[in-house]
Amino acid sequence: MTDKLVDAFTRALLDVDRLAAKQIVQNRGHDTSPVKFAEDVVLPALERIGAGWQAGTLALSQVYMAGRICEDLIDQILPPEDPDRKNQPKMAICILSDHHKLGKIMVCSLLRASGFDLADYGVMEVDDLVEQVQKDNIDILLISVLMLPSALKIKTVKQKLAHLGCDVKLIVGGAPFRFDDRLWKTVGADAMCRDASDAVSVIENMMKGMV
Ligand code: B12
Repeated sequence: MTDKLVDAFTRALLDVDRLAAKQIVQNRGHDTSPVKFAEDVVLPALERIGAGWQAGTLALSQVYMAGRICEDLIDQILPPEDPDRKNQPKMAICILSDHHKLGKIMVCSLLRASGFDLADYGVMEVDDLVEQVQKDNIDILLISVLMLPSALKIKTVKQKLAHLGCDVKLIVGGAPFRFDDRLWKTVGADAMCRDASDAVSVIENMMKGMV
């Protein structure tokens, strides 16, 4: 069933048919949460399209339009903030040095909907990020990257924060970490999540170690 949905959704994205894509999202059924739909259908469809671009069968413009359509749809379906905030460490999320936004949007929205309060720094470069984290006294920093060069910059973030004496836990996610499951250790992160839903349990475990 999911395979058929992924096929249909991929087709709609490649045809730049926003209405068809929206209809698939709207017809997803009440027992499928927006986040589950995004992870089971949107993510595989975009990965498929990305692989097509890499293999030379699809144009970058198709990847671009697919990304834009998904960005709009995900914005519309993700759950709102939970007013009952959890008692928790100070947290922030950012995209480091690239412009792939969807993963960060999903993680941010899921965490807020699960009752976590976190600052959204948007797209940051290393030095600005380090300065902001120190200024805000952040305990847990979540970083999303979709390109390997951006992932490798996380090591510098970690080193600069350590140099300033900031004891910040780093949670990372995004395509490079899905491709290489040892990369998160190489860049000095404290944890890696394969998808947005992992983030809640990883943060809860980290909080246990902090008290
Ligand atoms: C859509 C897309 C684009 C769109 C982005 C649109 C947008 N507004 O976001 C556009 C067309 C703009 C684009 C541009 C480029 N792209 Co691109 N893109 C993709 C593609 C196909 C899908 C990415 C995506 O949105 N996936 C859906 C989201 C929801 O998934 P996700 O980000 O992985 O997030 C999930 C998890 O990873 C996790 N997660 C993510 N971050 C975090 C963080 C934390 C803390 C946690 C807990 C979890 C978590 O949770 C999310 C939900 O479960 C990928 C292919 C792929 N396999 O990922 C290539 C890909 C990322 N792109 C790639 C490249 C090379 C580029 C370009 C350089 C192309 C070019 N030559 O110009 C540019 C660079 C732009 C830039 N400076 O950033 C490469 C990167 C290769 C590498 N190893 O470095 C990829 C992997 C394609 C490939 N196979 O080669 N891209």
